[in-house]
Order: sequence, then C-alpha cells, then structure tokens
Amino acid sequence: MSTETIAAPTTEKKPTHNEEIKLAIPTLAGTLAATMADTTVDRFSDDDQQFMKFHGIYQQDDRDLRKTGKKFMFMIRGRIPGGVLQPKGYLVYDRLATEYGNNTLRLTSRQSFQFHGVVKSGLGPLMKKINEAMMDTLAACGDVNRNVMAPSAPARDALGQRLRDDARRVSEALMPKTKAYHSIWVEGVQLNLEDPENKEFEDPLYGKTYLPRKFKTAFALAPVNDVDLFTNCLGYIGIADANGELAGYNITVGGGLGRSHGNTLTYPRMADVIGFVTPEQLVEVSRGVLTVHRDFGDRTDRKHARLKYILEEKGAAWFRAELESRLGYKLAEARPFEFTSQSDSFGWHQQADGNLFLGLFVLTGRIKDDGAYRLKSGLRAVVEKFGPEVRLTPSQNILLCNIAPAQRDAVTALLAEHGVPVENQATIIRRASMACPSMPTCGLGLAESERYLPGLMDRIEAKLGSLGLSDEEIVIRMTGCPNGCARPYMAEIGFVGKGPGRYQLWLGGNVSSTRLNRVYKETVKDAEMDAELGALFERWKNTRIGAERFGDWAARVVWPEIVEAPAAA
Ligand code: SRM
Ligand code: SF4
Repeated sequence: MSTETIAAPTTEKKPTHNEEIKLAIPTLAGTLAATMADTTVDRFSDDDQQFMKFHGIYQQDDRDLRKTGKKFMFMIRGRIPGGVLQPKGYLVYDRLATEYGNNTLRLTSRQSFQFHGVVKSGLGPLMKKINEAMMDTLAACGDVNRNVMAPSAPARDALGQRLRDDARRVSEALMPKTKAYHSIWVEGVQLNLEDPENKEFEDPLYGKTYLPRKFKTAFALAPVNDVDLFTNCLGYIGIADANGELAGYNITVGGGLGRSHGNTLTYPRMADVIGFVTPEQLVEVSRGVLTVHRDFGDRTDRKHARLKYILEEKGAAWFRAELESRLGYKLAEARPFEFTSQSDSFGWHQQADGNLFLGLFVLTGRIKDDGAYRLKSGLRAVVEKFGPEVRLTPSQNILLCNIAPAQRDAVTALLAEHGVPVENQATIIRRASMACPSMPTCGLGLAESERYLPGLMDRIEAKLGSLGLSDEEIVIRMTGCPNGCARPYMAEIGFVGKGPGRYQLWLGGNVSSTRLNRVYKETVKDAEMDAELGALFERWKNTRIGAERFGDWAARVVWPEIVEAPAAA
C-alpha cells in the first residue's frame, strides 16, 4: 500500500491568472520590449496585454472591421492628476493624436485624455514623446491607483488649487516604482529580468502582486460634486475652516459602479463617509486605505475584487478600525457638508483672481474637427496663441483658464473662425449628457454609446420641446455595457447597453450625484425609445411637484412602482 497521502479535495479558490503573472514578473515588464522590437508582429501576447495596462496602454481592434479580420490598434490613456495641463502639454497631446492616433483626442470621465487608433509602429514614438514632454501614462490603467480627480472649476480657486495640489501629491505617493516603464518606453530596452534586482523586485507600497483590482481616488469641494465622489474607492471632501482656509478632508471609502448583466453578486455601490483627516495625514491615510484593499481584496475573482465589496461585506466600522490600526491613531469624526450640484460652467466666467475662464462643451468627450465645427483645430489655435491652462472636467468637457479679460474677444473670435461658438454651445440637456466610447474601440461594448447618444439626444430634445420642457436639465448618461464608465448609475436617466440597439433603462439619480438610480426597464429597443421616454416625460410634466427635477420625480413616483425581479433560485 502506498504511503503517500492523498490530498483532501480543497474548496479553496485559486488566485486568478492575473495574480500569477504579476507574481512571476513583478516589474510588470513582461516581454513588451521584445515584442516592440519585433516588426513582424502587430499585436502582443495575452499576458503582455495585462502588463501593458499598468503602462496605460490597451490593445484593441477596430470592431467595425472585424468581418474582414482583426485590425489591431492601441488605446493610450494619460495620467493627468486633476485634469490639469499646461499649454505646452496640451499641444503635445494634440500633436501626437494627429501624428500617431486617429486625429481625435478622447476626454475621459476621469479628467484624462485617451489616444485611439494608434498602430504598433506608432506606439513607441508616441510613448517616448509623452514622457519627453514630462508627462506620463504609468498607472493610468491596471491594478493600481488610477488618475486622481479634483475639482476643475476656477471660480473658487484658492481652495480648488489647494485640492488640485493635494490630488497631485496623493497621485505621486501612490505611484508604482517599477523601472520597466522608463526602460521600455523611454530607453527602448528590455529590462534584464535575470538581474536579481528586477527578478525579486517588490514594490514598496504594492508588494509583488499590486492590488487585486483597480483603485480610484477623487477630491471634491462641496457644494459641487463634479467628480462624482461617492463612486470612488477613496474620496476626500474638502472642508473649509471659519476663515475659508482648508481645515482638512472628510474621507470616503468603498464606492464603485462596475457590474455584469445577470450577476446580482456585482452591483454599483456608493462610498461610506468614515471620518476626517488633516492635510498632513492625507498621504499616509491614502496609503493605508490602499493597503487594506491590497491585503483584503479578493484575488480569486476579478468580478469581486474591488474595494467596494470589502466595505459591503465587512462594514464601514470594521474598515475604519482596520485603517486606524494601520495608522496608529484614531480618525476624527466627519464634519458636516452638503453637495447640491455637479455640472460644469460653460461660456465665459470670472475666476477668483480677476482673470477669466472659458468652459467649452465637448460632445461625448471627443475633440475632433467635424465639418465646419473644427474644435480640435480651434483649441490648438487658442492654446498656441494665448497659452491658457487647460483643465479637463469629469464630465468630459474642457476649461481654458487664466485668460486676461482683454483677450476675451480675440479668443471668442478665433474659436468662431473654427466654427466653435462660446455662447449657446448646446442645449441645457445635451450639456448634462455623457457617453462612454464603446464601439468601435472598446472590446467590452455590447451596444453603441458615443456614436448613438447624440442622435438619441436629438429625439429627446424634440420630445421635451413638444411638451414645453426645453429649459429643463436632465442628467443623462449612456454606456455600451454594464461596466459603468460614464457613471450611468448616478444619472437621472441611465442607459446601459445590453446588445445591439438594446439598452437597460435606469431612473432616479439626482443632480448632486448622491443617489444611485434603479432599473426601470430591463430592455428598451431603439424602436421603442421614443414612446418609452415620451410617456415618462409626459407623466413627469403632469405629476411633478413645482419645479421637481426628473430624477427626483422618478425616485418619488416611479420607484415605488418598480417590481424587483425575484432572485434566481
Ligand atoms: Fe472604464 C474598462 C473606458 C471610466 C469602469 N473602461 C474600460 C475599458 C478600458 C475597456 C477594457 O477593459 O477593455 C474602456 C476603454 C474604452 C475605449 O475604447 O476607450 C474604458 N473608462 C473608460 C473611459 C475612457 C470612459 C469615458 O467615457 O471616459 C473612462 C476612463 C477614465 C480614466 O481616465 O481613467 C472610464 N470606467 C470608468 C468609470 C468611471 C470613473 O472611474 O469615474 C468606471 C466606473 C467606476 C468604477 O470603476 O467602479 C469604469 N471600466 C470600468 C470597468 C468595470 C470595473 C468593475 O469594477 O467592474 C471596466 C472593465 C474592467 O475593469 O474589467 C472598464
Ligand atoms: Fe467599454 Fe463598457 Fe466602459 Fe463603455 S462602459 S467604455 S462599453 S467597458
């Protein structure tokens, strides 16, 4: 009889493949440099595609062309803390989009830019030139802290600037320390993975396997919730003292929106407010929150790996105690605050310092030249001539800041030469809309989004106009799948793609972005959209109380009518 013991069957779940490859190559170098040097291939291996995300790069293919075979291309996302770009930096992004991308810049819902349509031969030069301009893309994606958001409106800039500085400080403090990024994209050489320093590399903050999943941080200044604070893993709400100086921050943890259709174990969740921290404590507290995710996040299931599930399952009190034990001190109690709005300012406005800023609406975040409307060229001309600071907003719009009052008319005229108006840029409802990219670049899209929303907005505007409701703002957001990239679950009306021409309809978010909406209809087809929305708008008009917003009306009147689907057996 064999003396070998037979291992008892184990129910313990295995770490995901992503965990294995991070552990095997903790520098995140993969074989990226070798593949870059091999001009005979137009794509990267599956494992390298995971490593590339940490470098801010996604391999994609043009989904419009799939019938004739896959055409590989790359999406590159910048790391732009607080969405602030100096004029030189903006011009670099603008030029690279033309030289190596599809001649458009895609403003993201986290105050960054994405290049789309970059082919492999252009990837190396693009990455090198971004870095040569003292900017980078490291940690724009991957299982790390992503682009840190901060308020963009310059109207109350003394405090706003303080928050943007703190956002940058936290972004730097949470950066991974691998040398692979610099070696591959700046020096153009493979990191020697046999060198013990690289082989045994362990990031001082993230360790060998980084986080179980992405991690998102934002700063907000009440009463404006432009960054959608409660959707972030880690949030800071700036609190002013009696003199209007920054006293510190209320801290929020455990927000996140991603879910999957038909999987009730995945859901959007709003963050909990767990205490108050001083500006001096900011970095150590951020590191503390991040390491709780690092140590307690689920590494066996990427759909269950976000920090929000730890909060939901262990509770805010547990989290606070765990964080306090890491910090070695107790958090102070949260201070009162109130969010009342979220929207951007469009047109000309005065800054706190007497200069002006110009808010420009960017339809679905796409900066491009489109017929007579030459937004990309117009912006380039203004930035070249007047050198404004450029701020990207969390609603995919752009602010040109620090413009002297004497330059106002010249800027307006230069934009007009490019077909870009500064007044009446779009209807009130369109200005409050957002869509994710989806087709043709996003590999996860189930339905159109960026290319579908503008046409749907025409139909919505027509319906509201016929009801005499053209002056009403409704926050409308669309995504091509349930991952939630344009934050549809916080909108007054959210459309979430289910399949070609089919959307789940969510209703009842609010203007301060402090309430999740709810599923109203599982599927609405394109052909049913007008009737479905028209009926809702008519009911709203007839039964709203006073100036009640659509989202508040939906939460009051429609929510009680929603019958939850019975849980699957
Ligand atoms: Fe996102 C994945 C685009 C903000 C949740 N997101 C993707 C990818 C990279 C698709 C992929 O994995 O292959 C999309 C690239 C599309 C393309 O062709 O460009 C993509 N996400 C975007 C952007 C560009 C949408 C936009 O309209 O601007 C935003 C880039 C932000 C940035 O600059 O960093 C973007 N993504 C968001 C947000 C909103 C936010 O962070 O404020 C969310 C919801 C909040 C959250 O994270 O919970 C979001 N993206 C996701 C998810 C679901 C994550 C989850 O927890 O389940 C995925 C899928 C994944 O990670 O597996 C995803
Ligand atoms: Fe792609 Fe879905 Fe994100 Fe839209 S929401 S960009 S379809 S992952």
